[in-house]
Amino acid sequence: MKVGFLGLPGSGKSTLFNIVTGRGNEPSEMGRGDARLAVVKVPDERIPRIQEIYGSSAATQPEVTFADLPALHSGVDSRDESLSKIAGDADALALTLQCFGELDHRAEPLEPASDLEALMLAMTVTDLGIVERRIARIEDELKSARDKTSHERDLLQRVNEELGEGRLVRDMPLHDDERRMLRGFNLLTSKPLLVIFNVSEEDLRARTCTGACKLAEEAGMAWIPVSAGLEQELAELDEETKLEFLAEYDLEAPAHDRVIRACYDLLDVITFFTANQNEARAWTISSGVTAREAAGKVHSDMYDGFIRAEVIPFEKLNELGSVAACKEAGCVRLEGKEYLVQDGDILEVRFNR
Ligand SMILES: Nc1nc2c(ncn2[C@@H]2O[C@H](COP(=O)(O)OP(=O)(O)OP(=O)(O)O)[C@@H](O)[C@H]2O)c(=O)[nH]1
Ligand SMILES: [Mg+2]
Repeated sequence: MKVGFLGLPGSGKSTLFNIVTGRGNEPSEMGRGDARLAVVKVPDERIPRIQEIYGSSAATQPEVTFADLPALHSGVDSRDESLSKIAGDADALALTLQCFGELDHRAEPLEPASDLEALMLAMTVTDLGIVERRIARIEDELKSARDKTSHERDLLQRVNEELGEGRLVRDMPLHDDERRMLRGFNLLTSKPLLVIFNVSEEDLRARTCTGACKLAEEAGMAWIPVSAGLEQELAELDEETKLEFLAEYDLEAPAHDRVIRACYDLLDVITFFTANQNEARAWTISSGVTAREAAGKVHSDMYDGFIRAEVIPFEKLNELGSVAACKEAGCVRLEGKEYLVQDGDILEVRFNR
């Protein structure tokens, strides 16, 4: 799972990236041209218990990759493919908006709502360029073809119209096969979007950003306020002082936790497990994934040769204390490839090599 911080120059992307990935106060190098990546472990409290029951020698916690993307300059045109190149492979985008005081590096006055509009426009224009180029290529190919119909062209034309009307691909009613067809284009407006208001420490509830909040809500985007500056100070403190500091500012958790939780909610993430003597491992997937798709995440051979999965819910394993006891109690289910994996399932995949 990969989440990219996308925003205008100086909006606080690198500072947030440092906080969320535990880089502390690493210099943020303003104006970088390439993305910085870091992997964050998101400990799942069920893993130690599974490791104990299976006697696994190693444990692997789930991971999220964060990307500190290069600054987006407003005024992108549809021939410009750079935004798609830097952000296209992310599973979700965290749009970072500067809502803290005036800074020297910013010529215009602070206006988070128009910054959000600029980001949405740049994503839309980038997607329009991708779609239009593809339509032109298909029509070129169709000139010499006998059958002048193309499912893909018709779908892309619908996408083109939606984008032209200022709507996001994410909100289009699409069939599963249409969604699958579009997946390869990595359209930015098809991704789940989280808005992060980088607020000043005097405005931790983002009360001064009402215009941008309204815009985000109208577009169906989740948003959270974070004071990157304040959190940078917080990251330097020991655990006890950190708790006092959080209480003092009436914050339920540090930004590190709040951003990761918001990304999990955004992507509707669930966790399943695999376990044997060697390793107990947690895997994160979006909810609604089938047993076969989940198996494919572990290994492509398991997807290709999938026969069935033995499933034990974590709650049962935890309660009964061993796989043998679960079998005896009839709590080990055999499920086929269309089974929708549930949070906490421990899967043992049977497959043909
Ligand atoms: N006061 C205050 N300053 C902040 C906050 N967040 C970031 N800054 C400062 O704003 C400047 C820009 O922050 P960065 O995190 O580098 O912003 P960026 O979006 O990565 O910038 P580019 O990569 O150049 O686009 C730095 O000097 C930060 O220290 C904040 O919440 N409060
Ligand atoms: Mg930066």
